[in-house]
Amino acid sequence: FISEPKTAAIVGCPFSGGQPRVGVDKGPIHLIDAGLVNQLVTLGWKVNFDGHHQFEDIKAEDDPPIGILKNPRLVSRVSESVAKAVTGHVSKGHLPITLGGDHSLAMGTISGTMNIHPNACVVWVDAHADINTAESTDSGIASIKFVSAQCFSQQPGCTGNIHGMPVSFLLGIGSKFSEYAWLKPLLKAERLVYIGLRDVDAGEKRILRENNIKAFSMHEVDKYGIGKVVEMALNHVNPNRDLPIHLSFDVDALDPSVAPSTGTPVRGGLTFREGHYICEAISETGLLVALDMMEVNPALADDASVKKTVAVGCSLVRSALGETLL
Ligand code: HAR
Ligand code: MN
Ligand code: MN
Ligand code: MN
Repeated sequence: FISEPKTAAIVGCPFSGGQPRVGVDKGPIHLIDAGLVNQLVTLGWKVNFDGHHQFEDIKAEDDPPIGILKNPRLVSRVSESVAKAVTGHVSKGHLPITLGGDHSLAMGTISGTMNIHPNACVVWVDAHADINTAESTDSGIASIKFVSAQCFSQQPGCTGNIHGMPVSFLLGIGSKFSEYAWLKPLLKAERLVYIGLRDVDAGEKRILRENNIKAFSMHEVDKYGIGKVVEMALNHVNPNRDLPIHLSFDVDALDPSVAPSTGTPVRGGLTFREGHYICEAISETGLLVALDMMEVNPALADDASVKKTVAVGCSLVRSALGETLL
């Protein structure tokens, strides 16, 4: 699906509106400053990068919540413009690498991929399922006062952050919002698979069950090993190994000891090698058409931790683009 000469297009997305913590908008800048473009050139790719995406600004007072959704118009317009960018790259046979930024951006990236490859499958690597709907995210909201600075995913009432919802929007489940009319439910539940889950809300567990969505949590990674898990994941979404693959990698899938600088770290995550193995195995299929590297937040944690997280983000991208150990 990728044309020769192999060309990657960096879609730098300095965006944080899908969640409450400042700093995740600086993730793409750090990944680029760490030398990602040259690293990919060294791997033999042509790399197009003409600066980070400039998003229109919608002032907070012009973007009050819709129901429970926070920053709903801003998130929608940003994702819509990301979708257009990704569609443009994919249509030329280029590989878009979207650097986040928060994971709400995946509404845009996956829509952008599926506009060109409607049969694409999605491998979502994350500690979280990001499949809340406007209904499921509101459990407990009536009883618990929301304090954004103290919003941790383990607390009920931490709700309405759209980075916890992109998958439900892509699947077309949950209530619809006119602001998101551009977003077509192109993704089918059977073309989606998760790896790395370990912090899934009760409402999300129900959604996964009811929609028969395949998910390999850290329990399955422990039980079968990452090699078998990736094989089973691909057997599910891509049985004949002939469909294009969109890999959406949330850096918090990795253990916090490996990737500490992220907004919602959850212990018990993928090791450094397990994360890279996923990228290497998907690269080996030759079917990768789009990649997201999300939720790197250089404002969280000390300098050494930031360096470590940015470096691992870069090396995961390299692995997905064909870097091998030998
Ligand atoms: N499940 C929680 C919510 O919906 C937290 C999920 C968001 N955290 C992420 N996404 N980093 O992967 O708010
Ligand atoms: Mn995520
Ligand atoms: Mn996550
Ligand atoms: Mn939650």
